[in-house]
Amino acid sequence: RQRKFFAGGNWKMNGNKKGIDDIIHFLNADCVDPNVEVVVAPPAVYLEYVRQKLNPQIGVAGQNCYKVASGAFTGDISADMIKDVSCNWVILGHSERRNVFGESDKLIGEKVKYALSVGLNVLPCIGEKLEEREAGKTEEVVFRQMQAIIDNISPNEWNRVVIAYEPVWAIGTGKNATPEQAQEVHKGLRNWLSKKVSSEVAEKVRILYGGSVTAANCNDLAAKPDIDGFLVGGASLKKDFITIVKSGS
Ligand code: G2H
Repeated sequence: RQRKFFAGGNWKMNGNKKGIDDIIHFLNADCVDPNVEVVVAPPAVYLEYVRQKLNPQIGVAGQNCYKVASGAFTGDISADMIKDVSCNWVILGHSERRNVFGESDKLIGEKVKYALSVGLNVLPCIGEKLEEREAGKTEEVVFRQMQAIIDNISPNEWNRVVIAYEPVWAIGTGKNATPEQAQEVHKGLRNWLSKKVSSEVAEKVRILYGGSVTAANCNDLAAKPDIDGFLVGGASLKKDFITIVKSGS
């Protein structure tokens, strides 16, 4: 592989200590692989708990954070806090943040900028809705979302960015994009990045696919040249995640 395979587990708003202990057990036993970078994103209240129990070779991510260090922002957490509990990653702009909580491209860009400035690795997410795909607007939408992100990344920060392409119609629906559909968008994104940023960044940056990735479909998706890994929701709570990690090995 040209780029190190990446397997992200986005637990979303799921789990409790007992269930998390079970997940940590199979992660530590079976998901440490020199060929695959593994990062899991527990709910914020469990970040420190997971970080303390997980093999240090597995990364831990926040699922979201705000764009400043601290202040009167009830209910939110900061990138600084994620770092303070020894976690190095944050997912930003997940489609549920965009579509359930109304986050704009602009806000997501500001969050990316701030999280990078404090030293976190960031996983910005992009993806079109079903009606946008059906109207032939997939590229228009994902390029617009990407523009707001790349405007906030300095050249020396790109090595701390991993992009996730997650078509909204494939998220949690059991209807994954076909390997061909995902490959087409990933390749389009890489071409676009080579024009808008640099050919070096386009070649090096990892672009993950997310949306109903399972143990059954991961191998075919992972075989595509521009798919550098996965951001996995539902299946990351189960032992199926081991199979998904291994698909990149
Ligand atoms: C997409 C994905 C994880 P799922 O949101 O980010 O979730 O695999 O459940 O579709």
